[in-house]
Amino acid sequence: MTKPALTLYLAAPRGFCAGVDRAIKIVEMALEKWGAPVFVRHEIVHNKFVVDDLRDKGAVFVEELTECPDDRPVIFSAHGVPKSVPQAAQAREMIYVDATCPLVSKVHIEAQRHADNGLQMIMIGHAGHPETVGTMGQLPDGEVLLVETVEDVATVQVRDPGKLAFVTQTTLSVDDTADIVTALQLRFPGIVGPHKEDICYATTNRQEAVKAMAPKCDAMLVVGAPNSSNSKRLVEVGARAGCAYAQLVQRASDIDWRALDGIRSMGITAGASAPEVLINEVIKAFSDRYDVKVEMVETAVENVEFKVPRVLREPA
Ligand code: 0JX
Ligand code: SF4
Repeated sequence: MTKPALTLYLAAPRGFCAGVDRAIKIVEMALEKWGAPVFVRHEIVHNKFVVDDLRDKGAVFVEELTECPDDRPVIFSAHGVPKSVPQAAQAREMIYVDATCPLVSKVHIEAQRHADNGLQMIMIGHAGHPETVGTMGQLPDGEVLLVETVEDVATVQVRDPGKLAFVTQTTLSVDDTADIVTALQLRFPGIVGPHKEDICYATTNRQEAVKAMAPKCDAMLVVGAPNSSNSKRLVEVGARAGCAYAQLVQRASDIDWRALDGIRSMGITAGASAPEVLINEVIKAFSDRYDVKVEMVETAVENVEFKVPRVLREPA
């Protein structure tokens, strides 16, 4: 039986970012240095397959530091942690390695700097997301106000409208965040902040590639986990950029082939925490069913790399 023709657009960049690459390396190198078990507070990155693979190698994933013994190393996830977490590890004299992405740490430092300058902080982010919890936790409880939407900006209660600064989560929608920043600047003209927001290069680039790809595609899949903020944003960006069907899939077995009936063009991308092996699995599933012509939609080339912490570069 002849297979139907399908143009398969592949977004570039897609998949792993430098922060994810570094975080996974940190767990692997910690296992090499100290042996198993090494504890990891929260999923190192939001991907079940990455987590399962590291678990097989001897990592133990927990949600809270209180679940870790004093005498085994613990690693903090790429999303960052409140200041109280390393403080508690220090108090217990634990060995800990911080896998917080340097671009998230940069936001932590900014938040602290603004507070030191006497400014009240507003964080643009998603309530309960570990990165938002970590960034807000750089300052004492209740010091950072959270806004999630343009509507929140209208109701947020500040101490002094003339003494305000904002920071953002790194994995937000670039367009939604621009609207929220505009609303903040309209209500609080003196508010201090980054040039645009704190969304990182990887989030920005993956959304740009989707914007270029989506209008060409009858359908689009984002490889990523349901708890991955940056992956979920890619689905929204694809739908808004004009793709009639945009879905998140964890792997090939999640694909709803019936929903794709009759498509002639398909777009594929992946969140910053989705491993290439799963992207390839999805591409192969299409090649098995369709006569596929692959086309790249490349909007940026990335060459960012982050070093692992010195403790892991030093000999044991
Ligand atoms: O849910 P997020 O997009 O923040 O995290 P994920 O999917 O683990 O991506 C990599 C870590 C990103 C931190 O900024
Ligand atoms: Fe760092 Fe951005 Fe990757 Fe998050 S998505 S880990 S901020 S590079």
